[in-house]
Amino acid sequence: SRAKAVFSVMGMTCSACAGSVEKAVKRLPGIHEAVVDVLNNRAQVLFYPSYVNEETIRETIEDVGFEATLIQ
Ligand code: 9UX
Repeated sequence: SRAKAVFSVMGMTCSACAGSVEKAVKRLPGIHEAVVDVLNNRAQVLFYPSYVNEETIRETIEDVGFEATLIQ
């Protein structure tokens, strides 16, 4: 079954930032959808917990260069 995670993502200043976060998260296995909202500093990810988890997604966002916190 599918799970949802919402992250606060700090440091994104343009839509290209959001695009790079979305692209990186979508490259992970087990991701159904990733939507990044630069105006609200949020990333919402739908994923399959058998393949990937919140911490791996969070670390992937950080690897792109932004500070990510799981908030929901
Ligand atoms: Mo361009 Mo957004 O370097 O941080 S991708 S401003």
